[in-house]
Amino acid sequence: MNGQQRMASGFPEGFLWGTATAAYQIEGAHTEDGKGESIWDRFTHTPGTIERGETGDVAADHYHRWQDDLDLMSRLNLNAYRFSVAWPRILPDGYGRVNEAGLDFYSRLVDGMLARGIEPFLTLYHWDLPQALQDRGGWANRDTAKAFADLAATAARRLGDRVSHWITLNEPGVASVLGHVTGEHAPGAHEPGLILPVSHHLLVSHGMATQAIRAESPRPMSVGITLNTGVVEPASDREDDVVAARLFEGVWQSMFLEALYRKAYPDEILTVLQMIGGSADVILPGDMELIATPTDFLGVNYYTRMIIRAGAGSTPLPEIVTPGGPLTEMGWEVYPQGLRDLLIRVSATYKPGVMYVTENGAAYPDMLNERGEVADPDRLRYLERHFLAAREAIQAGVPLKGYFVWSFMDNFEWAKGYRPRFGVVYTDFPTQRRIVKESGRFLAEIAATNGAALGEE
Ligand code: IFM
Repeated sequence: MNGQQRMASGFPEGFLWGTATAAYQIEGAHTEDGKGESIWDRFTHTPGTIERGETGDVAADHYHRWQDDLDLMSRLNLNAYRFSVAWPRILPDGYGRVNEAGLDFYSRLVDGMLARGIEPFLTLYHWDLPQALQDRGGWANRDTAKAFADLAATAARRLGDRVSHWITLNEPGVASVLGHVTGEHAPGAHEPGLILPVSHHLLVSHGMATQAIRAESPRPMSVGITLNTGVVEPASDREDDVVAARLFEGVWQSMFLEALYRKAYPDEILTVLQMIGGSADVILPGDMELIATPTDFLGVNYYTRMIIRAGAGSTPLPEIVTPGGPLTEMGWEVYPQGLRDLLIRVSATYKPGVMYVTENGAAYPDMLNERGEVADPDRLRYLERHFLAAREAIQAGVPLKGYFVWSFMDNFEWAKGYRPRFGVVYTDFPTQRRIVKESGRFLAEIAATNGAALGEE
């Protein structure tokens, strides 16, 4: 790439282009080398929880194929990779006893990235809580936050000499709501009263882990958190829809942003969470300062716009309306301008020093054709339009320093099993063969030119 391309691309020099994955969704090897049971191991083995009864027992077998996977990332010109560690692979009981074989795996993985010029972004929690901790109340129990600090310290001591970018939590809002209210995710609870204690303890755990990483790392680290963010709009200007959208947005994302950057939960959200059974007694003196421990960056995961209307019934939960526009296989609207608007709004409101798009991508029903190729023009166009939106945000002054496409390869999409394919690399699950999709070749070109290969909208 020449200097002119660097200037022309609209992305700053040194911009990171990567993909993102999560341990449970790709690793497999669910009982191997001393790994403990996670809530997702337990949940997927519970009949009726996952489409077609699928599990992450084998997933994309990345635990055994990681070297080939890193080689492929390198061939796609990617200079960063966001991955997560499986907590019970490192601490099988949740805290205390360390499984050295588990830590060794991540140590080799990190070395493999660095050897290929790929910057590791390590996520400590992408939802696979040790079952041993769930048995003691999971995130509703404050002790889980202390155990998480133990994981952070253990990982930082061993990997902090080589990993410079740490993400404490992935999408705490999803872990809270889908795991404890809708029951769609592990641990599968249906208790709205848990939103407050679970969300609060997740945030406390983030503060504790941030401090633990800094205390244990042998050199200065970049530490941040990844939030689920999207554009939330009311289905109509009727008062109940407007309130429903505001509450949804609050519980889904702004209570996290407000706590992290302004040391307080919005009053309205706190009141509603108490009305539905949460006790504010979980908020101890000093907690809000702990949660707001300064971080170095904010990661945003952006997929779609959510249109909300007031639900029916005596304790109505807000409902997501399916919009009419083009949808991905998840039923999510393709809404790229939302990424630009979100980046600009969050940057202006909370002023994080650095931002990353830590996930963005789309599921489509990909097919391997008779030539052994996967044409995925919809995903390619989805990515292109979102890259353009990110470029506009940068031009508007957003300190965006990197972009991670979800996902590197097709993997286990939680309650939906293996049907939704999010990868830019196709996983042929029966053989575990990887086939680069058309969108993967596109991403490789964007990464090689630092975005100069992008056209105009
Ligand atoms: O697969 C998930 C990921 O684990 C978290 N963010 C959204 C992705 C797509 O649903």
